[in-house]
Amino acid sequence: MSEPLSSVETLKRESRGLRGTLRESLDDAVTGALRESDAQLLKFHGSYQQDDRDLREERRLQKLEPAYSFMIRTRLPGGVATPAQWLALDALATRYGNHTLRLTTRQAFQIHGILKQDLKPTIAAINQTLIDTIAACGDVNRNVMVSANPVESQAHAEVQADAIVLSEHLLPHTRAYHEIWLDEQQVVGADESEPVYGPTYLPRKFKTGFAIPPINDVDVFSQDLGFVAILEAGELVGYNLLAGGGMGTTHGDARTYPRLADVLGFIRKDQVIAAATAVLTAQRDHGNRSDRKLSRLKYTIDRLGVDAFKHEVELRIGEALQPARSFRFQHNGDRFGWIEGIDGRWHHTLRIESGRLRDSESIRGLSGLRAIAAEHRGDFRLTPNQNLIIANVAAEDRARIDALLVEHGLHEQLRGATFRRFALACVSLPTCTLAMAEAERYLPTLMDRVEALLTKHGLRDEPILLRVSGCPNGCSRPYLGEIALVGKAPGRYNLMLGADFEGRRLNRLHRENIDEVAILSELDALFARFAAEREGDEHFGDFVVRTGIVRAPQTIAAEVSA
Ligand code: SRM
Ligand code: SF4
Repeated sequence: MSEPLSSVETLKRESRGLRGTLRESLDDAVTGALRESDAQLLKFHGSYQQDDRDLREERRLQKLEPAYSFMIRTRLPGGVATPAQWLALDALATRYGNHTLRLTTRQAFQIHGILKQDLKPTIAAINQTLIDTIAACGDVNRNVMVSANPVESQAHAEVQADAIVLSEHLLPHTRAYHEIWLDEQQVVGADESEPVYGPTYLPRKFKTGFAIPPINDVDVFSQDLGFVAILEAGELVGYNLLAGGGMGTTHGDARTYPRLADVLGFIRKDQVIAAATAVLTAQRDHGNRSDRKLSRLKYTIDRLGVDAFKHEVELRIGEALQPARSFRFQHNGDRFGWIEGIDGRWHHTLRIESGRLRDSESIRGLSGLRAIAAEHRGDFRLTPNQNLIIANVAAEDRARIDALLVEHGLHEQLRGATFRRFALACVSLPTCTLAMAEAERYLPTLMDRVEALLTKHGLRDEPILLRVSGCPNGCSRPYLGEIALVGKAPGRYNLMLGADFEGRRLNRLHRENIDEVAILSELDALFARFAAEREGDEHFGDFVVRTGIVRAPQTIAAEVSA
């Protein structure tokens, strides 16, 4: 590519294995911030520099620097954590963070509000729990997602194991993390070359997810790299390999768009590492390193063409992909309440609104989970929908967990209209530096108002996917919402409609840059039509497409041939 490289490319190349001047920046007591270049590099270590946007203007007027703090994100393949790990993260969020724990849409933990001087002790303490934050952010493979289904079958355990092996395989090799945060001594002359990534890592972030049909909770078509488990007679035989999904867009830049992954073919179970490495290195070598807006794998595939990209992947694997096997998804949500696993152990999926655990008057989420973790003998699983599974519970322990849930008000989260349990909102204000409108903080009010409309039209029990993002980056995967709000400016959103209920069809822009009054008035009219004109059990997203309210969006053709 002849265009000049983006500045981030130079930064990566000159960073001495992602070390930069992070140590000096951390030691500088004059400011609560890092040097700009170090703030970029920090992402590769699993943390983002932020400032409290609610206070920004006031501090500017007082001629104070912004109220800087840091968000830390864990790497947690498949979202599995032990009770001891839970307790440790909770303690850190309470000691150093803003007294909340955030479960993310990629099955990880985030702790917000950490001051610069506390960054190192917090990362070191997380590491002591045998969780790390390496590559949780940055131009590398991010947290690997796995269908959060409780271990109902041997196949679930096998897929989780494959994801962990892959996550480890795709970790950067530099020892920068260990030196900066864990005080490991630098070994002079040690070989720190990056066999998978090379010296400038990837052109952009790279995301991987494993889905186990019939549940598409990981929204596998939104991942750069997707694996759809193929089971025959209950045995995991391999995976369909998907590539090129992504959500992020930029308002007003038509070159950017959300895209669903293509199904490239079928691979045997023993080819996971080879296939992942092939897709990742093809992106490494062919991705756009000049314009970061166009550097995700989805654009590389569209530039090269799907067939050419597939050929490239096959060359790198060293053999042709087999034809994709048939599979079918039923939905991309979670299943709430208790479910019995094949081994007689129980799994309880809890609704956690926006994935935020805090102690409020009505719901003492943080304390409740702390009490459960103190007694729980199984594990926890963070779901891709920001919810939580209390997993592997013995039958005799169920009653005690139920009692703790009630005692802390956590059972309350399933109250109200059905759509509430599927709703997703990204973090947005006040911590997200890129937010244009509220998301997480707006969701409770929005849901109350939408519930009133649904009730008015007799649709209270309708499972409708509502997703809200504070900007077009799409961290709540809004382009896969049957109804989605994508932030444009304070109090103003693009209203998107028409995704399906399985994560196989993108929605479309319905109304641009409208305020709440207009949003609710649109929804009121649409719900009235839906109640009157729907066919059978038709989902809302399918209804708006069938009736031409929105133009039929892209559907995954290759998905179901069963
Ligand atoms: Fe995201 C950037 C939060 C999942 C697409 N995302 C951010 C940052 C770090 C803002 C920033 O760069 O300064 C946000 C931090 C907010 C905060 O205060 O915590 C942020 N993203 C999140 C989380 C916490 C949202 C949530 O509510 O759970 C999710 C953390 C996942 C994790 O554990 O790793 C999160 N982000 C996603 C997803 C969904 C997914 O991956 O399944 C997407 C869409 C999928 C995709 O990547 O295409 C997503 N985030 C983005 C983008 C747009 C990328 C693009 O291709 O254009 C950005 C901005 C960027 O990279 O430039 C972004
Ligand atoms: Fe921030 Fe935008 Fe992501 Fe929301 S969608 S967390 S506002 S980057």
